[in-house]
Amino acid sequence: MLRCPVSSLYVTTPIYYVNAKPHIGHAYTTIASDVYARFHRMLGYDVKFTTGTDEHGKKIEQSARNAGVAPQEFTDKISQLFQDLLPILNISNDDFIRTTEPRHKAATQHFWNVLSDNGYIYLGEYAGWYDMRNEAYFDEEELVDGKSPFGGEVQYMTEPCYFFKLSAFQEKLLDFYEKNQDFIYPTQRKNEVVSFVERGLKDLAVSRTTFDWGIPVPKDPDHVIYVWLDALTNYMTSNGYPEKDQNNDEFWGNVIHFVGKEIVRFHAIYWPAFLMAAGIAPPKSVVSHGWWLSEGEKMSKSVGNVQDPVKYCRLFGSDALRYFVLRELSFGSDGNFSLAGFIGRYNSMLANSYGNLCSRVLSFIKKYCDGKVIRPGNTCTEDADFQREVSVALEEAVPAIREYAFSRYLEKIEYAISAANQYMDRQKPWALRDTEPTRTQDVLFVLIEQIYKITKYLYPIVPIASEKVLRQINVPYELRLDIDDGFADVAIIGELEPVFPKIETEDLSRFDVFEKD
Ligand code: ME8
Repeated sequence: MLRCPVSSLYVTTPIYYVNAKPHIGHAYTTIASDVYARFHRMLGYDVKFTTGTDEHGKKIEQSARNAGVAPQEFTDKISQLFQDLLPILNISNDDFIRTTEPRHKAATQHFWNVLSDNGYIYLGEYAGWYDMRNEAYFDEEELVDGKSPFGGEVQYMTEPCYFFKLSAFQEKLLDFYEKNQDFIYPTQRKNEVVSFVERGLKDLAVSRTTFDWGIPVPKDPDHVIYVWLDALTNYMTSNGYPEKDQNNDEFWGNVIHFVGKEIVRFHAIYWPAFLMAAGIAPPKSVVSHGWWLSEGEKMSKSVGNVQDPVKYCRLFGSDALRYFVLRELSFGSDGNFSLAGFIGRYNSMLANSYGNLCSRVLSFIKKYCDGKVIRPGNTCTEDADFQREVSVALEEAVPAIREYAFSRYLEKIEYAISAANQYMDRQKPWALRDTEPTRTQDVLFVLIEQIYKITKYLYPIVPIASEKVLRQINVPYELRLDIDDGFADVAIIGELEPVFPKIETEDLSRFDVFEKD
């Protein structure tokens, strides 16, 4: 029994900057979060899943100016591209939050007032090297070859500024990390965060006066709120803050932030410190993944190798993209996105292994068993061995996904699929059908029952294909999404539909997958 008694889970993606259209990196975090959310819904969790766009800050103000339009018009347009991507990727989010929405402005200003009333915000003056691209100040000694540690160009600036007393949270954060060993995933990132905090924390500049495109500081509108304080608050806005008390909220009690490795520091240091200062519980976990390179290089418009998720979905379907990104990259590590790698994995696993298994079993039943097989009274040792092999693989898959090891999860399922193909090859129903019709139908029932189980486990990753297979084997809709449900005693095959047709690869160059505009 895998299903839990109802328990709540809140899954978030980062909210993405709207200075350029979404690429495969953004799609990746959103897909991983979606799979985690879908899997937990199947386990019976009450899941809330949000994503959105981060729309304020100097960088975006400047991108709008470069494009010759007002910031709101600019952000409306790019935010829409991120929203349009969600159905294309088949994402099951419950909310899409934009930081330019009135509900978010109200939440952020409320949060600011709480931090200020609690004595954690004071007015001072900031002087330092400002990295405009990453909207962060640095001291002279933090610069690397005259650039910010993020690699951005810097300029020396001074401005009156509100500060957040981050320095007051060093011990509290270290104590929190110690008591909440699961707070930062993976361990390597946790170690980096802990040693960063151990070196000491300086107060953080949380307002800006050098541009207007942001949420005004309450009672001092010459200042806008620092874009990261604004952006991080989205996770509470979407959860009904401030009307809803986050400390007494079942979703807030179990919130998991999925992020890329470069923004762990903001989520694992600033964010829990802001929340502690406001008397709100920090999130349960910050789960970070590695970076995609494209055809071996960092993705960049000038190189022309920005991988466009929309093109992959149009050419090969969202299931194929969802499968590839989660299978190819071991979560937490960096990986390489290449068309050849994509097609290789698609053909070997989705088409030749899973697609072929479904098609040969289903069409055999349709053709030679009148489209119907019945649960056998007895099974033999070989059947039991095969059934056990699949069960063990699927059982081992569950902890993998709970540890965010999506690739390992898929490896386990692939093992089960290959066990099914091997069982069919060993049993050879095509050779038995004339001489041993009962044994033939028993073998096919054993196979179809295991296909049913495997398909359910595949569902969070490839929902469209899984639905198609479950529809063909007549599983009622309401039973499709419950991981524990057993299979019927009679399997009736409906209309056959192809699942994952093979991609012919003679000429890879005809696939124009790069983003161009
Ligand atoms: O950082 N590989 O937004 P952002 C893998 N607005 N993932 C990638 C990636 C790549 N090459 N490129 C981007 C921001 N990502 C802030 C977040 S949250 C309160 C504010 C993914 O548009 C990854 O999840 O720069 C990364 O963390 C995120 O996009 C950064 O998106």
